Amino acid sequence: MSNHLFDAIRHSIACDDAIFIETADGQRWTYGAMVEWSGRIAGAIDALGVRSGDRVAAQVEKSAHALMLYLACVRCGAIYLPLNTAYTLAELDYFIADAEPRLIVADPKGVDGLKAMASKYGALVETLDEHGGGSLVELAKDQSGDFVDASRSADDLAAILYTSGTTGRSKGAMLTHENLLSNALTLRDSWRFTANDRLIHALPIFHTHGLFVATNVILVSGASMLLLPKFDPAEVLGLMEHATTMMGVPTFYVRLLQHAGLTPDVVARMRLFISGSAPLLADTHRAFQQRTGHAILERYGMTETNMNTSNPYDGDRIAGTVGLPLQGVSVRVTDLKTGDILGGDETGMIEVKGPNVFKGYWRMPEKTQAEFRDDGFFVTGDLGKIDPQGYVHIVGREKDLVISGGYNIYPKEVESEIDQIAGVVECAVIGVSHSDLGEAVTAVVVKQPDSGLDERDILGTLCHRLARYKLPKRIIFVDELARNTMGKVQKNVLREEYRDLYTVRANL
Ligand code: MCA
Ligand code: AMP
Repeated sequence: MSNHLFDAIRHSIACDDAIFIETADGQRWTYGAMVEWSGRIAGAIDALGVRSGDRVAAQVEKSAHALMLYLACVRCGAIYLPLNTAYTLAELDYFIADAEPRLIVADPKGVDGLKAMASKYGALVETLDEHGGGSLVELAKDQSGDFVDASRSADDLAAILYTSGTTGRSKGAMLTHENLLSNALTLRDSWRFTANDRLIHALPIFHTHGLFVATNVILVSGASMLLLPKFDPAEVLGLMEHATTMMGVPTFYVRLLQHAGLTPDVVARMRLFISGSAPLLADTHRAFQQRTGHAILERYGMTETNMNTSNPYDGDRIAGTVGLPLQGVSVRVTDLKTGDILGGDETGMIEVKGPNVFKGYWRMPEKTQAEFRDDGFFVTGDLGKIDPQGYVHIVGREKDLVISGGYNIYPKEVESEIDQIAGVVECAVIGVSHSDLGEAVTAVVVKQPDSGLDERDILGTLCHRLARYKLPKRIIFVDELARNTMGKVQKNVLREEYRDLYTVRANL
């Protein structure tokens, strides 16, 4: 039997004793242990009655065991559904109702609320904590390490990752074994990963960046990673002499630059720094190069497409661009109104096609159809151009989206929650430039004059409904919102008006 993704991972293992993961608390996981434990957990999942094609949702802290859970799902044919640990129960309810997982794996902390919710949807609940404890691991201990992988073809689903919708409900992006494998192999080759690499892994593992780009690339290279619970600049700097590469969001690099410990000596053993998930300012790129001698390699991707473009390993890594289309990926720019393909240097909609592009949105055929062209190109919602050298430049977004520290926040979702608060007349949520996070979620609110509402009241309500990273960093009260002649709120005017909000505060 063949399992498209895991067979390739097995094929990359040079020797069972090679190290796959080292954790901050001193655990060392060899590739042999990875195969044994992902097999044991696959056995446990199977024994719980999960069958090929069933969804397994996971809201667990970052740990080596959590990665074993992901691999266990790949091996037993389940579809892995990772969930941000910051999601509130109110947010989880939607994902569980929509994806209908057979099994939810959760941190033991706060599992009671989740169990009550899961029972509504007939899902089983098992636990896994950040130290590798919990009921799932107890079940796995009784299983054999020689799990026989389920047969999965290239086109079978390996994962569903939810990406928020610009106009309403979150959409589950269905990713196949081939989507994940093809992208991992392409990135390995583009970025020259080998078994000698050791990656500093400080990203969360519930999104594409930390789960697929970082982890799958390491797996198909037979390389190793230093798995950190979160990004801490001092800790990361201390590890650089033991590592060769790092992947991060721009905020990682901004924060490293603020640290006096970032010196050429400290990075001497590193061969590559990669950035993505949000725009890396050209200033940050230049400052990092001046300080360390390293040109950060910026790449561009999406949950729906994995990675699309990358600056070259050998050629020029041009600040402010996201580089060239990856091998096997086609990128084009089209006119926003007519859909016609535009020539070099003309700005329009970025569209992509390739083995990396997802299969569609879970149970949303109309939305899927709306975002694909007839010839198979996916419409990204990002605006950009391709320069005469073939480098892609992202110049904006057509979708109303805020990217804060690499997390995506859809204003519509935050606006809907604020609008429901008693005393609020209306609001607009925008992204405002922020030196640390790139953009900061900012709410402009019109309240009823006699409501007495203040910033704290609104945040106090929102924090029970929305993950904390989605909460506005500032709430501004105004008498009315700027509108155009059609009555539409002019977010561009608001963004302009408040563009110095965070800079001015920082200078006070
Ligand atoms: C944490 N907080 C944030 C963010 N992160 N607020 C806004 N934006 C954020 N990104 C809030 C917390 O809720 C908390 O609020 C307070 O800030 C401090 O939390 P803490 O955990 O200490 O934050 P941190 O450690 O400073 O985290 C910042 C971070 C982290 C390191 C930038 O957000 C991070 O690791 N981001 C990476 C995201 C990522 O992997 N994105 C990839 C998506 P309070 O005090 O109120 O509790 S995949 C993707 O985009 C595509 C496909 C791609 O191309 O990769
Ligand atoms: P996600 O919802 O996590 O899939 O976020 C994907 C979006 O992040 C893309 O559509 C882009 O808008 C943005 N993005 C990812 N990488 C970059 C980058 N290097 N530069 C600019 N934007 C990026």
